[in-house]
Amino acid sequence: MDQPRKPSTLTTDAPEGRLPPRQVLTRRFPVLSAGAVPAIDLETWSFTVWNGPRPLARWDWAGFNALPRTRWTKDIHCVTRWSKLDVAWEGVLVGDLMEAAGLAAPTPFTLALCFGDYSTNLPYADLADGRAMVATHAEGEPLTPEHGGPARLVVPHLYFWKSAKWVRGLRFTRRDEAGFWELRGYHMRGDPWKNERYDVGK
Ligand SMILES: Nc1nc2c(c(=O)[nH]1)N[C@H]1C(S)=C(S)[C@@H](COP(=O)(O)O)O[C@H]1N2
Ligand SMILES: [Mo]
Repeated sequence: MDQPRKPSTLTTDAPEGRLPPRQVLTRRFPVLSAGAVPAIDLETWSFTVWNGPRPLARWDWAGFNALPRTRWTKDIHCVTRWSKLDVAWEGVLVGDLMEAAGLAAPTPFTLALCFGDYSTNLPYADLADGRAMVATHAEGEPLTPEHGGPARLVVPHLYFWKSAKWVRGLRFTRRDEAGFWELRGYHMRGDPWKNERYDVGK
C-alpha cells in the first residue's frame, strides 16, 4: 500500500478536540489504494442497493446526479495516522438515496462494494441520518480517479478505510461480514476516537 510521502507538514497542533488519539495532521491529501485505479466508464456506471444477492434499487450516472445533493465540511482520519481537517465534500447522503428509493434498511449491516477488488463493512446506523454520503466532489472539484472518482463513500466519523473509493453499491447483509481490510485484521467498526484500528479479538 502506498504510504504518504515523507511530509514536512505533519503536526499535532490541532484545534482542541479535533485530533483523535495517536493521529497527526497533514495539509496534503495522501492517496491510499490497495490496488490499481479501476477504469470506470460513466456510460456503464451504476450504483445499486442490494438485499443480499437481490437488487432493490439502481441508479445510472444521470439518475444518481438528479438526486438531492448535500455539501459538508468534515475531518478525515486514516488508520495510518494522518488526519486532514475541514475537507469540503459534496454528494448524495446515503439516507437520501434510501429515501429516494422508498427503502427502509432490510438488515442492520452493510458491505460497501466497489469497482475493483475492495469492500468494507458498515453498520447501517453509521450510514443513516446524514452520517455518510456517496461523494462526487472534494474541495469543490470532481473527485479525481485516484481519490475514488467518479464516486466514493465518505464516512468521516470512522477511519478513512471505511470510505470506499469507486463505490458501486451497498449490500445489506444478515450478519456483519468483514470487508477487504477487516478480513486482514482491521477493526470491524473503526472508530478513530476509540482507537479501533485492529481487531485484537479476531
Ligand atoms: N476501493 C477502495 N477504496 C478505498 C481504499 C482502497 O484501496 N480501495 N483504501 C481505503 C483507505 S485505507 C483509505 S485511507 C482511503 C484513502 O482515500 P484517498 O486515497 O482519497 O486518500 O480510501 C479507502 N477506500
Ligand atoms: Mo487508510
